[in-house]
Amino acid sequence: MSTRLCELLGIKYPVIQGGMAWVATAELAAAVSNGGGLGLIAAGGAPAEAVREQIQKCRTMTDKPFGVNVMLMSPFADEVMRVILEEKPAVVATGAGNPAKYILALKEAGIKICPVIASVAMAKRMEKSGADAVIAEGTEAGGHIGELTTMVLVPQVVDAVSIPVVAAGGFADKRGMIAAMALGADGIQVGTRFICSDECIAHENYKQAVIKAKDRDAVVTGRSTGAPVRALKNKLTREYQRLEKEGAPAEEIEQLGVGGLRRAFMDGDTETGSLMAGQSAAMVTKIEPCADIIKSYFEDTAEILKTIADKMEVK
Ligand code: TUI
Repeated sequence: MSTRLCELLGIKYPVIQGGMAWVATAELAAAVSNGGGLGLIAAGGAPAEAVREQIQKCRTMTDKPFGVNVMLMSPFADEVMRVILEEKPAVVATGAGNPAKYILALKEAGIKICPVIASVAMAKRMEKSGADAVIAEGTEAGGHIGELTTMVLVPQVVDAVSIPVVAAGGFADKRGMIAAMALGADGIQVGTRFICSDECIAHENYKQAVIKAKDRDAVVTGRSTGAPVRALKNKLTREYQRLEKEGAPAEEIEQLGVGGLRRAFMDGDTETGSLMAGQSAAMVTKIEPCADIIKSYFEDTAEILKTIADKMEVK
């Protein structure tokens, strides 16, 4: 399978790995790129020099294209972008904000730019600003999320822009991948399933929490403070929801989340850590190599396509 996204990014399979803070290290990015997808190092809230080290490390682990995901709410976003312009990874993806002010410089450096967007208006703005592709992320995704579901966001974005569209949020298997193609996407972004990969350095407890998750376990906190985040239900999310219900001051609520990602990913604290994950966590059943995960989205797809054709009586 090859789409214009594969051509644009120089990858074999139209799969971009999600830019998960703490989880998406050089190890994960290199493994995804070596498996034929596009691996991304997540800058998250890390200082610029730490991101430089990760880029340089990733280069020693793969000769395939890889990228960096820049979380625009980070206080280090400007410095991280400066380091990126020096190091020149093949691709930059952005999240949680508008990257317009960086786009020209990235293009001049020959770096492809793929912003994550959660609305049609933002997709149009990004195309106008010169983005090479957009990643349309639905509310099924983990971490910081928008309002719209993947199912309604993707086709509207496909209709609104002519650059490639990557569908994100909820894609845990090949059925989802085929559905994304039916919606007009040129590729998918996969986050949660890659947490449960051999190469992901997240704590084993965190991986097991994803595997144990059931359909309604990936809950949203922070709607009342304007920064909704999806994570697996635990003591932290319950406490968060209690404070939100009581109308506690935003600062008090936000204080709860401080260090939460680190506690989950590094310490394996599944009770007070922030176990960010998408709704598709319930569909992830095992830990396997990234290359096998990627292949699983594209193997034996003819069977599904035939079932669809039969149901629709397409000859
Ligand atoms: O960014 C993400 N997911 C993230 S970022 C993150 S770090 C964090 N930790 C705690 C609290 C908040 C963040 C964890 N997960 N996904 C991409 C994404 N981008 N989803 C939604 C958006 C988005 C939202 C608004 C993109 C653009 C946008 O534009 C607003 C504007 O500036 O007009």
